[in-house]
Amino acid sequence: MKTVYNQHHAGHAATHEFFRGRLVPAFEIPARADYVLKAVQEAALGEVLAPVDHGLAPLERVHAPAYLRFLRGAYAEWRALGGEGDAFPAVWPVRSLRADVEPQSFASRMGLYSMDSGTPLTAGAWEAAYWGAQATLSGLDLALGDERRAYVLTRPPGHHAGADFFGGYCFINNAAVAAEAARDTGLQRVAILDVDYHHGNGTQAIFYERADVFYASLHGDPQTEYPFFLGHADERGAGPGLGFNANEPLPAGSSNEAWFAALERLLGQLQAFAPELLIVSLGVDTYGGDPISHFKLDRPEFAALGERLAAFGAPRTLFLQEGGYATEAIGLNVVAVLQGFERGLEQARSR
Ligand code: SP5
Ligand code: ZN
Repeated sequence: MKTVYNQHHAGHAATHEFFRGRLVPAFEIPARADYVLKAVQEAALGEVLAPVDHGLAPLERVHAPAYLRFLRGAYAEWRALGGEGDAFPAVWPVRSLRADVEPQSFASRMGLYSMDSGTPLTAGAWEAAYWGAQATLSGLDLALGDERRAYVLTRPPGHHAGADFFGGYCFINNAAVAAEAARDTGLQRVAILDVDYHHGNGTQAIFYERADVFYASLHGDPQTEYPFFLGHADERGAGPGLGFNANEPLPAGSSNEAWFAALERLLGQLQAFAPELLIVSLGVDTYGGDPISHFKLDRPEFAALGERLAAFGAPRTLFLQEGGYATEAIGLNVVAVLQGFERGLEQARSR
């Protein structure tokens, strides 16, 4: 399997994030991608390619132009105000406040276009997120071509970012950009399977009323786990999209047996949907050693996940890197999934 590597990720280097009112060392750091690249190369998974620039248009198919404009210029605005280091939002337009008027002040627009204070807006955030989306589109080209599969090694992650907000370490929703671009090439049915520990609230919201992109996620129960305000089992889509969204929230601490049982329930629904492309939001923060998450997967389970996804038999599969914060382990965990997938493909071929 080929990898598209976003080499611009390193410019997005937060030192701290807010947690319980204090600044703690950031979890979503450049070393994450360094470890994955090393593991991909040591495992000889396949060629590692640089992204091809597809421009802004495919990002504008998913994100509000005003949001993208803000994001591109936000760090410069912050510096011009005398801001030093990373920028954080501090005020949000909740329920009875108006979100339909874009205020002038920088602080208010930071809040308008974000969902939490745990996502540092760094000097390199826009470049990293822009090239992450380009890497995603380049991976999609491979998956839609003769390769039929690809892995996009990128950060920041994407699945919490909504049409007009950042959060959960995410700025551009790569899975949504890929799904939309795939639809634009003429594919009729695209499935997104999100196996990150956290519910992908951004991806779900973007496709909630659509029947052409099925979003399925298994994740820590939002009653206790981030992103808290979306990801419940009763969210099944709306309007024409009713029945094309599926959530399997599991209590923190759930067993691997429970996790794989939930995976089977989702794959059953996706099988009936018969997607022409399967996009996997591949977070490996489901790992037992993850510092911010509470599932228990380990290397054998990651390999089994990869094999199971190969057996699923989608005509084309695109793996996108999302979370995973046990920095030194995430490379091996990701490679276990991808090698499991390759092994599964070979087994299917020899049958
Ligand atoms: C893409 C992704 O995985 N985003 C996750 C965002 C989680 N943000 C909340 C992090 C809370 C950190 N908790 C620290 C616990 C330290 N013991
Ligand atoms: Zn996550």
